[in-house]
Amino acid sequence: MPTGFSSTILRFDTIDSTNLEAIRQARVGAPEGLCVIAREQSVGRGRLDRTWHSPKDAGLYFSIVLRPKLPMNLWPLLPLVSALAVSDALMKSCGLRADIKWPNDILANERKLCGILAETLETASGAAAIIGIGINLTKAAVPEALRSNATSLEEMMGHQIDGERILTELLETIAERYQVLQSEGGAEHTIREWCGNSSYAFDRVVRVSSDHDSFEGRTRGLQGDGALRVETGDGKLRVVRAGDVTAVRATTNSASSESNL
Ligand code: BT5
Repeated sequence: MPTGFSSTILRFDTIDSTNLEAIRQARVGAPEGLCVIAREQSVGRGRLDRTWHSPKDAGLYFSIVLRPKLPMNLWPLLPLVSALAVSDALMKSCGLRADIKWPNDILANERKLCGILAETLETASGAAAIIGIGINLTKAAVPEALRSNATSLEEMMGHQIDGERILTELLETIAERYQVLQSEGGAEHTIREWCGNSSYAFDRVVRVSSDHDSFEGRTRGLQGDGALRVETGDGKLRVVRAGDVTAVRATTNSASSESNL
């Protein structure tokens, strides 16, 4: 554990959102490392006010408070580090090799297995980041309407997986990756690792969509702050800092397989 990392875990049967609770805790001075876990969320949240489906005991619903000692321009690397930590934890606990879709979705067989919501806030004891992680454990975690685009560990592994096992690994892998990020050369290392663990880093044909824009192009790696570089058909390089990325073609064949969550 990094020095000063709290080992406190607050456990709830039901909560609105573990991220909201972590924000409340951070506001009243929670130290970094404090975790919030719930068996179900009534208002599980995704990015941009979207919903994260969080039925009871069907997923791991987890948030952690961080107080990074990093320049603000490197804070966008926190969700990338978190995605790497989830990927490490899935490999260690289940032997599952997952993919990372920019910026921080965890995919298995091109379907979403885990989502990450990173939020920042000012508190009396300084700026804090809340990293919320939702991992689908059982098939019940995935709503009917999302079955073609989302999956669970149960579906991937063919049997139920103990969420506590994943949690134990995750607490370690987050602490490790976070410590590396904050060490000398940590940002560059994190970018290299992310690129090495994501099929989306290079040469992937994607559609990028945001509120006011939508375009297609080929991925060309990451900027130093984690933004995605995408080369459009006219040879221009666009730098994407926010928005949704969807694969237009799978890397392994040329069949069109657009997928969106
Ligand atoms: C995310 O947003 O993927 C971030 C999800 C973070 C959830 C965790 S759970 C613990 C913590 N507490 C919270 O309240 N949140 C965090 P985004 O990229 O915007 O994706 C949201 C979209 O994913 C939704 O609009 C649905 O299309 C889809 N979705 C919803 N529930 C899902 C599920 N259980 N599995 C897969 N996809 C889901």
